[in-house]
Amino acid sequence: MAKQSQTDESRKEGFFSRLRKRLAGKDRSGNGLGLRFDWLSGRKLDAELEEELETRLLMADVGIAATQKILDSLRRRIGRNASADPDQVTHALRAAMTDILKTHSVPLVIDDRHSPFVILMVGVNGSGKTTTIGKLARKFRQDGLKVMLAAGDTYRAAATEQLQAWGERNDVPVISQQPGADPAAVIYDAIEAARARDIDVLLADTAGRLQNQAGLMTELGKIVRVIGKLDPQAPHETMLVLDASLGQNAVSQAISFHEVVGLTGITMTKLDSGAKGGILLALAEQLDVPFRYIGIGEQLEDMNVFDADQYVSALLKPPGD
Ligand SMILES: Nc1nc2c(ncn2[C@@H]2O[C@H](COP(=O)(O)OP(=O)(O)O)[C@@H](O)[C@H]2O)c(=O)[nH]1
Ligand SMILES: [Mg+2]
Repeated sequence: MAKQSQTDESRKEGFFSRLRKRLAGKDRSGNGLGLRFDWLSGRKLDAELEEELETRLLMADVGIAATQKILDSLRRRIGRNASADPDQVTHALRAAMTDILKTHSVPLVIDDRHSPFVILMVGVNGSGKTTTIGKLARKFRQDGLKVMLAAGDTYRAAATEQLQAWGERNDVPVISQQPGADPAAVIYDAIEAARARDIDVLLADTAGRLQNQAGLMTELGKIVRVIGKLDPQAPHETMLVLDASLGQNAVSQAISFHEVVGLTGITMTKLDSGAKGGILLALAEQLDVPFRYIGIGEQLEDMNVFDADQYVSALLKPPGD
């Protein structure tokens, strides 16, 4: 047991140090991209520094509300015009950011009173839903759970094939129908099949939806209603998969999806591909939905449970520190 948790710890360390490197990648070595605060050295927390800090936070996708909150907290902790040493400022920044993220750091727990525990994956096209399902299928299997996938993206023929490939790789069954089938029916059938086979977790894929496509959003509402007939508490998790590299657009997407389906969790993908990690702070200020996982690449090991402390460290520490 001790050995296992040690392995988990070092795996987690490795993940967050890779996150740090990818957030501050080669192409964004300086100005305001990837939150690096080594330029604070020996400066006073005066109006000029505040303004500079504000610009950097906004450029890093932190958003106006969270940026104001961070600056307020900094003034409170350090005092305006006080000569702050850089360690003190970094420390105060870390505390302010962690405060914002902490309440959103709630890992997904598969409650075994539900069988299957149904996870409905939603999000716009290309956000990483199907890839995240593949990664989660593998993770849950490693945790000793019986997993099944439902091919609820019936719009694109390739989508079912993509899910089937993940199913084969992880040796988990995939329930699908012909292209064009009613996604609510596919997921309904999958829940019945999962019950018959004593499955612990059912991961249901859906087609990519733009939040301004009213019809598609209504359909998502229908999926939730239909599966609610089999189990009024299902879906037990409605997880939005968000592409972090979209910047502030990610926030408006999240708000729209939340209005339609009532999100219970968010997974942020693509923190490796040009994303400025501040977007999680912006989201945390706008939406009371926990962050479950974060993704930093296409490989299975490129996903980890969100952890506020580790995340803030990755934002604040320059790579190699
Ligand atoms: N760089 C990077 N690519 C990702 C990540 N997650 C998914 N992708 C890629 O994004 C593309 C779209 O993913 P997909 O799962 O098909 O999105 P879906 O349309 O929401 O199902 C694929 O090429 C994935 O490999 C990530 O965390 N980082
Ligand atoms: Mg997909």
